[in-house]
Amino acid sequence: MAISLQKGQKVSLEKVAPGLKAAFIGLGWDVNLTDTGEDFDLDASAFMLNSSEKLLSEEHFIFYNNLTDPQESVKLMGDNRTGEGSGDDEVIIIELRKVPEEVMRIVITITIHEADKRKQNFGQVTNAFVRIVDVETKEEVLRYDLGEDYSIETALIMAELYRKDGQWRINAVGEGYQGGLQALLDRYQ
Ligand SMILES: [Ca+2]
Ligand SMILES: [Ca+2]
Repeated sequence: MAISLQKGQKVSLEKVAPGLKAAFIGLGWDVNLTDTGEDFDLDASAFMLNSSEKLLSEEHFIFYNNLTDPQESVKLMGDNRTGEGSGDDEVIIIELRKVPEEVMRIVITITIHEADKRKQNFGQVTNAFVRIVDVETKEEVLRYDLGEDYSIETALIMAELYRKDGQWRINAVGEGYQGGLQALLDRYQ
């Protein structure tokens, strides 16, 4: 049975999934019916950060125009444009043992494509979640369902994987920001 995380909760992946080699990170959301008249496209991204919480290089910013890093340790598996359906809408796969040693933290985010132009925000998004599945056993090991306390934000940090004492841990962050993907990029560059 998967462990359900609360906002801000941190757990060791080694404890909940001993021997985990590859993590399938499923991200899902649904869009409230709105009459913005535009498509509503959310995008998952991953930022691979060094010990100063900056991107190791621009090639370690994984998004729809850069689907993997040079070591192919973090991979974004395609771009969903609508969020329709209840399962995973976008997926990131992390091969934990391939992640370069300098990468201390991997930040998993969801942002709204062209949010300002389309006048969209996370107040129009429901049922957002992030879950981790062990690629080998196909078992769901963790899940974090976000509450609906977001309104004007256009970027969400869903979770962070980070190294501590030689182990990977996860933090269910659940923090919203304005400024979309660019604001996150400015923060980590
Ligand atoms: Ca998308
Ligand atoms: Ca969905």
